[in-house]
Amino acid sequence: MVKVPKGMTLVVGLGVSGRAICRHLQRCRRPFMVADTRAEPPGLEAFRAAHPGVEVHCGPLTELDMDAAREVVVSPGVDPRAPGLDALAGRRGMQGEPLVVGEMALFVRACRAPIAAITGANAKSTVTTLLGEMAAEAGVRVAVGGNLGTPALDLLAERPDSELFVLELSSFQLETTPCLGAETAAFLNLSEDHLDRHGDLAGYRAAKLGIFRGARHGVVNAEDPATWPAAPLPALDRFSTRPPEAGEWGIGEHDEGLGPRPWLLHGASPLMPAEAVRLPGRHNQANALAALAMGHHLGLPLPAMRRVLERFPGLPHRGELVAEIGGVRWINDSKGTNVGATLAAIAGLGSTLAGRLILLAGGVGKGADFTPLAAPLARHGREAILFGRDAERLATALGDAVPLRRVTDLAAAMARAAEIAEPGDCVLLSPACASLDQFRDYQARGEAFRQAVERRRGERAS
Ligand code: UMA
Ligand code: ADP
Repeated sequence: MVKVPKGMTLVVGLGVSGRAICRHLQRCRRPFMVADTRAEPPGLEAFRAAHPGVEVHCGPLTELDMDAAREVVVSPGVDPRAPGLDALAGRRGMQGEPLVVGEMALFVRACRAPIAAITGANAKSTVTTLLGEMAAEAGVRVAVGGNLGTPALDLLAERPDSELFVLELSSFQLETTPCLGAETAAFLNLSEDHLDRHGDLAGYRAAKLGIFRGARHGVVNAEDPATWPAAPLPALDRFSTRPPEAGEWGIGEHDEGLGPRPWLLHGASPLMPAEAVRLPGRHNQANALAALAMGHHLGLPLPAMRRVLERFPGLPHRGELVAEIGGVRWINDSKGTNVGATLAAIAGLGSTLAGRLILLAGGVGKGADFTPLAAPLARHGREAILFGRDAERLATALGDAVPLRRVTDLAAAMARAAEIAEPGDCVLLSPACASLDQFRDYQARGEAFRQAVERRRGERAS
């Protein structure tokens, strides 16, 4: 047994968050040691060089006696119920908070500016980026990060004069945050993901609802009751893609003199034509409304928010048009790593298609139920081309809803798509799965897709 010395803080995990936690503790002059469950965590040597004298334990957490620790700060990828940590459940640490906390507990203690926090199964990064851009456009000194980009604790150090922190937060980060106390907090949507960690959808939802602890204002999806808080909040806004009820944010017909057209509305007040939102598809109009509702609460002026929605082209790997070749659109939605995201992509694109959709999907399914994909594919699909570890499970779930083809990998899937695509069709990489069986991450998968499309375009041009 390795004993954590009395009064020492233990940091668990040597990834991006773990290293940010260590830097923060160092700035606070709090003594700490580090543990990682892996025998050789990546970046160990560089960490030792940067933190001489800091003890690092690699291997099972059950080899540590944490009894005397002042606090145990876990990384998001570490389950607080894992062996070694499970025994600390119910124990109290600093300021009466649980002994085992995550990075955000430290952030909340140190942060002096308002927090706008965003969670959901999908669209977190898009809404976080939109709101951050809106605040910047309105002249607010804003720092944007969290689960996306810069870890929250690094933002505090790098941008100490920030007037607002806009943070994307995952279920992993929220379940170890005792009280976030956000000025405004949004829960965008819920569908199956990360069930391997949270057990079931109820567990995943319960973790995400943590975004509302101590919040002064909430934003929820009127069409998805799973996003609604369990206890009342001081103020609550609801968004949807249907005509809004009084006070809601929604989409309905409005006539500016050119005939009725769909507009984004706040109650009866027109905000902007839906087609003026540059991001494509209804699901992105819902994302725009969520960002508008948060921005409105924060006092951001509508013209600044509109300018951002009119120009923001979207983040890479999220429904990104890579090229149109011979009348066929090739779209990279590699960030579609769960069924909810792929459903939104198929529905959002399907309704705008002249031809049919060729879906490239597969990878690590994280135990998800793929059957909801069958109906929209029956409506819009020409073929589903499946690859990766869970191709067979996908095939079983899709049944005979759409013609199926199984191939070894993404390259083979793209070759097959090129063979069968007709002008007006769309080839959509939206795998509904994580990438880790065949790629480093979803970005690498999206880059492989992009490069192959660009090669194809080059060949056609020459
Ligand atoms: N790990 C171990 N043992 C350890 C520590 C980590 O096996 O002791 C493993 C984890 O199980 C995981 C990997 O190492 O497979 C990375 O885990 P981590 O907690 O060290 O991750 P970080 O590098 O700190 O990155 C985390 C987020 N990753 C996760 O939640 C898995 C990053 O989100 C986030 O950007 C970063 O903190 C900064 O806040 C990534 C992510 O995939 C993008 N998030 C999930 C998602 O968006 O769906 C939640
Ligand atoms: P997150 O950070 O939650 O993963 P992103 O903004 O990165 O969210 O988008 C992830 C995936 O979700 C992308 O594939 C994107 O096309 C899809 N998506 C975007 N908006 C929505 C929505 N409103 N509902 C469901 N899926 C969506």
